[in-house]
Amino acid sequence: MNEITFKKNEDPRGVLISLEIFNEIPFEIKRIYYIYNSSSDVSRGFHAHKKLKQVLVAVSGSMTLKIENCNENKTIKLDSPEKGILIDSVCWREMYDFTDDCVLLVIASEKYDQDDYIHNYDDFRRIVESVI
Ligand code: T46
Repeated sequence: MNEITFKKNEDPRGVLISLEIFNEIPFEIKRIYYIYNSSSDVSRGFHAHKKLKQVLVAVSGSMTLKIENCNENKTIKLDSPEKGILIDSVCWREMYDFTDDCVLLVIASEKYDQDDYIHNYDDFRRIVESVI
């Protein structure tokens, strides 16, 4: 998991941040989606992906992201449109503590594919341990 700090184009009119393929986003972009209206008492995620890489940006509000892969276990608060979190393939993710105004933008390396999901935590651990 990498934190990416975006370059701000700031002037008296406000701030503009641009995300480009192979610059801020280190993969070919095949899909963009966003999550909003998640209340503070809901949790999302609870899966990993075999192939998919994603960059997550809280463009508004904040949420907490828990990430686990073969060598780290991290909990990070996404609370700024100026930073993104790169989640590599084979990372378990859990998301919670959404603020009412949270809009989570997700930039993805692949189109939506149900077969890419690893929903079972034990299966995820088995895959992680097989690549260590
Ligand atoms: C992830 C986090 C950040 C689609 O139809 N197309 C899509 O591109 C996606 C991502 C989902 N869906 C459908 C599948 C479900 O019926 O939307 C519904 C909610 O998806 P899901 O339960 O997977 O949402 P989250 O928030 O648990 O996880 C999603 C992504 O699946 C996941 O890859 O990293 O957002």
